[in-house]
Amino acid sequence: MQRSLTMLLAGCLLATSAVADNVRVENAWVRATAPGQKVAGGFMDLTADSDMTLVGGSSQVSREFELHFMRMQDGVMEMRQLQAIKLPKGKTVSLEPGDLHVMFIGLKNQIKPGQKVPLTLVVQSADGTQQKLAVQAEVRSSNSH
Ligand SMILES: [Cu+2]
Repeated sequence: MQRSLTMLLAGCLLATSAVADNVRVENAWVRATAPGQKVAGGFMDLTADSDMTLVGGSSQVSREFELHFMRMQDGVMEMRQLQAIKLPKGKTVSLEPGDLHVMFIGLKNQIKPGQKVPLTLVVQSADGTQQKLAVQAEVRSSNSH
């Protein structure tokens, strides 16, 4: 409770008076890559304080940044690009392995444990207003995919 209040206050300070909607980003992480690997998945928990939509983003570590969805379809893992991810008011939407995630495509360098990956998310309010969220994702090594 104490923590969410602090987050809320921080959000208010960062936002200009014209922007009332906020998205809390927690547990952001990026999977460490093997040498030569050109893509990496990113994961995080997003909680919006009003109905909003994640519409895209970017990162300096890769040429492209996409929103993806993964699921088992007839025994085959299927990955699809999404144009947007809905962030319903007050509901935490988890981007996690094997489900929704962001994807860094065309990595410029290997992503190693201990590094931080800066990324920018673009979120849209119900009235169409867009804002950018700066996120620092920690790098974790994980063998499970
Ligand atoms: Cu993907």
